[in-house]
Amino acid sequence: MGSTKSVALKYLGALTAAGAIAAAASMAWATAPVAAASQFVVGFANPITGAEATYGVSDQHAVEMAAAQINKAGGVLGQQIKIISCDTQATPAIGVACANAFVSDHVNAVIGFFNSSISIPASAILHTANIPMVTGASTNPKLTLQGFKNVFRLCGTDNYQGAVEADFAYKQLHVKRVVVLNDEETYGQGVSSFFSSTFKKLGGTVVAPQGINAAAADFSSVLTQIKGITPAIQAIQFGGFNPAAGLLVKQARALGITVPFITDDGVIGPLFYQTGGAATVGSYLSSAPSPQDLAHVKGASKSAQTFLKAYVAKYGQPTNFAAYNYDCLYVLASAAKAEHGTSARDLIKGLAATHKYQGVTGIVNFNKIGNNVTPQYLMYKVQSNGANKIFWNPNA
Ligand code: ABU
Repeated sequence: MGSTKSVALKYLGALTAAGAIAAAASMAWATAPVAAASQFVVGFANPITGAEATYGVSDQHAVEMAAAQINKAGGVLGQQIKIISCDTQATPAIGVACANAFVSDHVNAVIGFFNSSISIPASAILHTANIPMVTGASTNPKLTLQGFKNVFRLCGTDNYQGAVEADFAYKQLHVKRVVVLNDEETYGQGVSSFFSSTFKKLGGTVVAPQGINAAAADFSSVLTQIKGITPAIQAIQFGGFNPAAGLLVKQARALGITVPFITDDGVIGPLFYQTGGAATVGSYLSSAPSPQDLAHVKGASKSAQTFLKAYVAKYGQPTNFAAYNYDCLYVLASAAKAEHGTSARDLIKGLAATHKYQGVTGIVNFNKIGNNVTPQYLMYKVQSNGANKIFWNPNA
């Protein structure tokens, strides 16, 4: 299987943000280039520790599983894949240090990052170094609007995700007055603003949109303000991550706010229920299909079940981005094969030409700016046991 290199990059994740920057500057990543002629070296960067680790660990497992399978089948043009993992801790300064370290280590390509707030600045570094980058989780549209030919995105985008949420709220829940909150990060702000613009276009009213300090554990002040709004609001939309989402809905319910809570793919997963408990039950979350559901949506591959079976046997249940990250490595390998080479030029050319590639997540087609045109969003509802069940499929 693809081994995970445990040199400077691995311990980078354990440093504080300030320490990581200082280390990157002072050490200049004076490691010898890691790419041997027989290796196809892929930098993988996700949050492996911290609040978003459930996603990062699951994504890493999926990439390692893909590497093991590809290596077993002969590798990429005969080169064995080596995965270098870097823990971003969901912190932009550390993520940027990961990108700089990948450049120093002369990786062939990068899979990552998870957070849009990291992918965007990191992509500029990888663009300057001409290293191809494919993300399976960063959904903020800006990432692929920078004119960087080396940047590709296998997952969906928040303009679509926010619009699906707004459509759902207005047309399915029939709510007309919604409070929109975000965690003041790139991703949360983006998805909430796309929700708001679509909701308003549909005829709805967005009341008191505001950012909240996600690091705070107490949201009673904003929630008390929301409770006092007249006429009463009919739903809360939140763009952001856990634990803020779980705490928000828990504290809202404790204050007697019973309106639907609508949130997104930065929240879906076990931590929402773990943080918010019974208060999360009935919440609505937009997300690309989970690996468990991939086989049941339009255009998805039958191989989703094969992926799921293999993943569960080895690691347990995957989170929603795992299959996208799995496909990221396969698409990179396919690009190399199509161009008969593993140079940056070959990979970027091959990725840009990717057309009708049958991945586990569906048919992959990158458009002119590097977005995969395929991903779909569904609305999930949290069940009484904390599981997420498809509630509405706008593509059906
Ligand atoms: N798309 C889910 C959260 C990751 C991000 O885009 O920041």
